[in-house]
Amino acid sequence: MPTALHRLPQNAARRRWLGFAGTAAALAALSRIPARAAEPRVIRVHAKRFVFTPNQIKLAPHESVVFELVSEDVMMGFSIPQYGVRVDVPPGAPVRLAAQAGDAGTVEFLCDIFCGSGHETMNGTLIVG
Ligand SMILES: [Cu+2]
Repeated sequence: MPTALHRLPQNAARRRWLGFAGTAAALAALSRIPARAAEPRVIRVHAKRFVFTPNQIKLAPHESVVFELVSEDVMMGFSIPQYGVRVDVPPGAPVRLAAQAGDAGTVEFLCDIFCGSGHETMNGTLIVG
């Protein structure tokens, strides 16, 4: 019996410590969730015949983002065929397009409104990983 009495405070202390560690881990996890679940990252992309800037954009897998697109000269389109989203980008006012990244890999985006000779090569890459 003395051994059982001896063990009791130790177990209680360990349980308390485990409880603290568990709470700390839960708080650490919670503090990460709001940062990811909060406002999606806004990525500004400039379109100018016949280049998107930037034309390589890194995204985390399954990250929700908002592209803010600005055409500096003529009507453009911004399309991510693999994600099934697109938007017209008239010159002047910025337009926004929400998108969600998929699994890791590379995904093409492109201009899908004819904007002159050179339009065919107006594209870029999302690097998801
Ligand atoms: Cu174009």
